[in-house]
Amino acid sequence: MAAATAVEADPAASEGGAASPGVQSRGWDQDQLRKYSFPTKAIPRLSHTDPRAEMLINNEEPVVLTDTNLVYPALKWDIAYLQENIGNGDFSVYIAENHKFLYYDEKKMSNFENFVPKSQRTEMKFSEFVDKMHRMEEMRGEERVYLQQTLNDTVGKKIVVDFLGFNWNWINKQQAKRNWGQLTSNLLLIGMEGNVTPAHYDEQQNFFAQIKGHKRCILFPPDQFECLYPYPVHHPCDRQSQVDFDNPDYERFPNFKNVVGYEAVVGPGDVLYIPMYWWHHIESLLNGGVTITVNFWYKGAPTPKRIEYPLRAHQKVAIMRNIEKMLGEALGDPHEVGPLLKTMIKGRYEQDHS
Ligand SMILES: O=C(O)CCC(=O)C(=O)O
Repeated sequence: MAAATAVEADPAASEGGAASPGVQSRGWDQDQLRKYSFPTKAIPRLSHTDPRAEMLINNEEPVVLTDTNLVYPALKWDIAYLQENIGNGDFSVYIAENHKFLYYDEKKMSNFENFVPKSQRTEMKFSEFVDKMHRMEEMRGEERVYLQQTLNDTVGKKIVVDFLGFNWNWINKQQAKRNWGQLTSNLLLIGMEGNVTPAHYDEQQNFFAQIKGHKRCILFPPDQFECLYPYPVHHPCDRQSQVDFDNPDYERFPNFKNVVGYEAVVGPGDVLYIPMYWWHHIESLLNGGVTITVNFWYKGAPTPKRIEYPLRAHQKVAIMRNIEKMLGEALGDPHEVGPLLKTMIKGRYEQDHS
C-alpha cells in the first residue's frame, strides 16, 4: 500500500466512505454520495501549518488542507459574478449523455477509428453555457454539461484581481520545497450537481481548490494499477480506468474486487493535494447545486540523479507507459502493441521460475 505515512484521520473531522456510513459531516450528508462496491478510508483534513500535512505532501500522499486561503478572493464566485466578470472568451464545455464525463484525448482518436466518445467538447461563450446548464437543470434529464476551461488572459479585470490575490506565497513555497517544475495551468471547472469525472490519473502534481459546492474525491494510490485497468496508452482514454464504477464487470476486471480508496468531501476553501499518478474519481454531490473548482497543475520534480531501489509504484507506471510508447513507435501501429506484449509474456512470464 503506497499510503504509508502514519497520520490518523480525525474521525470527528473527516468523512469515511462506503466503509463508515453515517459519520457526521459539514454541510452535506451521506445520501448525497453515490454508492460504490469498494471500501474507502478517510483522507486526513489538516491545517497547512500542521507538520503532518507537510509530511504527507513530501511523501506524495493526499491530504485536505483546510486553511491555506489559496483561493480566498474566489470564494465569492458564483454563476452571477462569473457571468458579469469572466469576459467574452470561449469556454470548453463538455456535454455528456449521462452523469459520467469520461475524458478522452482528441489527438489519439485517429488511432482508434471505431471509438465513439460519450461526451462532446464544444466551445461557447460563458452566457451560453449558463443558459444551457439552466435548461438542463429544468429538464432534469440524463444529459449534462461540465465547463472545463484553463484560465487565460481573456478574463475580465475583477477576475484578474481575484487571481492575483490567490495565496501565491504559500503555493510558490510548496512548489519550491518539492522542486516541482512550472505551474502548467489552472483549470476552472464548473459542474452540475451529480456530475462525475471517472477515475483516472494525471502526470502532474495537483492542488485542487474547491470554491463553491462540495465534491467527493476518491483517490487510489499508483500501486492499485492492477485493480483499475487503465486503457492502453495509445487509446483516446489513456490514463482513464476502464472499470465502470456504477456497474463493474468483474469478469473482465476481477482485481477491481480488491480496490481500496481514500476519500474526502471538499467544500469551499478546502484544498486537496492530489499527488501525481494517483487515481482520482471526483463527483459533485447529488442535490448539492453547482460546483466551482480551480486546480493548480504543476510539472513533477525532475528524475533524481541517483535512482533508489526498489522503485516506487509510480515509477513503474512511468516505465510501463514508456514501453507501450516505444513499442507503438517501433511497430508502426498501436494495434500491434497488445499482441506483441502477449507473445512476449505467454507461457514465459506468467509463472514463478524461482
Ligand atoms: O473536478 C473534476 O471533476 C475533475 C478534476 C480533475 O480530474 C483534476 O483536477 O485533475
